[in-house]
Amino acid sequence: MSSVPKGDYDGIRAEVKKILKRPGYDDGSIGPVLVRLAWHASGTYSAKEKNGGSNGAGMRFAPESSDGANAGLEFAREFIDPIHAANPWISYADLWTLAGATAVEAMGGPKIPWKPGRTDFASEVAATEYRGNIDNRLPDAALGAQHIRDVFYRMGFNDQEIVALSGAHNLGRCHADRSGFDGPWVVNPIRFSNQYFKLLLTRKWVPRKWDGPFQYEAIVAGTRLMMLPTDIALIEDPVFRPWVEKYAADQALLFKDFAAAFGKLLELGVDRDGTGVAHLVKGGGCPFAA
Ligand code: DDH
Repeated sequence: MSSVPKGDYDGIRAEVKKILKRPGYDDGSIGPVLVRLAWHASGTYSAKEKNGGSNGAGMRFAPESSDGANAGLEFAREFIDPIHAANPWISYADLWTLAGATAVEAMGGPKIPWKPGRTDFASEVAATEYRGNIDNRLPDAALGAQHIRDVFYRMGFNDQEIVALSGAHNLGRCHADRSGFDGPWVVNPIRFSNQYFKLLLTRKWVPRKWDGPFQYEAIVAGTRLMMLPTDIALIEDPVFRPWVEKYAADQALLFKDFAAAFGKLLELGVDRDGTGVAHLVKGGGCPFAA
């Protein structure tokens, strides 16, 4: 792991790219789990309560670190730690979000808009004092369209952005020992594309007969692929479905819309002052709001 000059974020991107390939781990890349780390770090945001989000890097501490929804993300945090050790000038909150953005690009996806300036909670005590209550903010895969809307509207997203963001399930897989669900959504889960949307529309998804939680399956090119109940909700809902159809038909549109929505996700709650620093405030609110 190399040290790069303070403020050289392209240098950090290059460091992240160096560690993505990992034979023997899942499908040979840690890219997908880094994308999930960036998403779960950011997806606790509440536009109404003005707390949660990536600023602070609260997932280093309980209760966020031990939240069942974040099971497995300790691997992502460990994978990325050596880059922080070599470059302690970057905040964890910036590093995690930049790593997720870089991983999407490195796996063939669009360039994600990203800006630095996040601050880390200085300690678990500070995190508790400043963060506010952000428990149970991440989506539950066993539920349906109403739940998806409740969670993403709370962050400030609309129906089109929800479907675009869901395109991240082109990447990675479910792990029985993390979420309880099992398997990848697409045949090549370390390449960003619009396959997920194509498969949602063109395959017959049937309930998997197994002891695990309710999920769907289809065998494609000899591989057992999966969909979560929340994935299937996207084709059953009359407003989500037309967006699934658009993204299945037009990968360039998906790339454009995913980049905008993922970039917006990483920015939630990151309120910078005139010098570009996003300060932490008690309760998680914006220090510059009236
Ligand atoms: Fe997801 N996701 N996700 N997801 N997600 C899982 C894995 C990955 C939901 C549930 C799960 C997004 C939206 C939703 C990624 C990115 C994104 C797993 C499996 C579950 C369960 C975890 C495990 O067992 O390891 C649900 C529910 C939703 C929802 O929208 C309702 C979004 C918005 C993103 C994003 O990045 C923008 C990625 C990547 C993975 C694969 C992780 C891995 O380790 O591989």
